[in-house]
Amino acid sequence: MELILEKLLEAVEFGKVDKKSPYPPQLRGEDGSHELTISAIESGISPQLILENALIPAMGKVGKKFSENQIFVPQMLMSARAMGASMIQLKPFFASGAIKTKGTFIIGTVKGDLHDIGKNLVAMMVEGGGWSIVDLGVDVGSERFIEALKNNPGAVVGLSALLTTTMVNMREIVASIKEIMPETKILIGGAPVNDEYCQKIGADFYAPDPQKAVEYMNKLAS
Ligand code: B1M
Repeated sequence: MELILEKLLEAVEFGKVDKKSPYPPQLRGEDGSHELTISAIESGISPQLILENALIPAMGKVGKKFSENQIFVPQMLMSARAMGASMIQLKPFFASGAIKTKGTFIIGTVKGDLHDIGKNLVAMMVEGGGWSIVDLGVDVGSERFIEALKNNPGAVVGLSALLTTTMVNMREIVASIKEIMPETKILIGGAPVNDEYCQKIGADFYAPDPQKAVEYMNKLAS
C-alpha cells in the first residue's frame, strides 16, 4: 500500500486531525488526516482507494477496539473527527459519483429524545464503513423518517434512543415505516434497548455499539 495511505490510516485510527493538533501525543508535529488526504488526492491516488484502503480499515480498527474496551468514547470521537476532516476533502467526489458507496443509511434519535452523542458515533462509523449518511438529527418522528426514505429508496434506517420514556416511540416509527415500505431494514440502538425489545417492536436488528451496526450493514451490502 502507498506510504501516504498507511499514514492516513494511522492518523484516523489514532485521531490525528491536522498538523497543529496536539492529539495524539505520539503524532505531535506530524501531518493529520486533513493534510494527508489532500496530499493523497494531489498525488493522484483515487478517492475510492483513499476510502477503501485507509478510511474504512482505520474505522474498522477503531470499532473493533471500542467493542473490546481497548479504547473509549473520547478516543473514538477523535477518530471520528479525523475521519470527518478527511471526508470533507472527499465530499466533492461523492457528489460527482467518482466514489461508490454501499448504500444510504438514514439515522436519527427518536421523537422526544435529544441525546445525540451515541447516534453521531454510529453515523460516523457507518460512514467510515463506506455508506452515505442522511442524519436527521434528534427528536425525529415517523413522518421525517418516511420522507427521507422516499428521497432515498432502499436506504437502511437506524433509530437511536437513550431514554426509557422515548424508546417506546421506536415502536410507532418502526410500524409506520414497515406499513408503507415493509422491505425497509431497520436497526435500533441506545442504552435502554436490547435484542428482546428489538424483536418485540418488529425492528430487524439491535446493535449494542457502532461496530455491530457496521457489521450488520456490511452483511446487508454483501
Ligand atoms: Co441525559 N439521560 N437526559 N442528557 N444523559 C441519560 C441517558 C441518563 C441515563 C442519565 C441518568 O439519569 N443516569 C437518563 C436516562 C434515564 C432513563 O431514561 N432510564 C437521562 C435523563 C433522565 C435525561 C433528562 C430527562 C434529564 C432532565 O432533563 N431531567 C434529559 C432529557 C432530554 C431529552 O432528551 N428530551 C437529558 C438531557 C441530557 C443532556 C442534553 C444534558 C445530555 C445530552 C447531550 C447530547 O447528547 N448532545 C445528556 C447526557 C450527556 C446524558 C448521559 C450523561 C450520557 C449519554 C451519552 O452521550 N453517552 C447519560 C448517562 C450515561 O449514559 N452515563 C444520560 C455516551 C454515548 C456514546 O453512549 O448514547 O449510549 P450512548 O451510545 C452508545 C450505545 O448506546 C450505542 O452506541 C453508542 C456507542 O457505544 N448506540 C447505538 C446509541 N445509539 C445507537 C444507534 C444504533 C446502534 C447503536 O443504531 C441505529
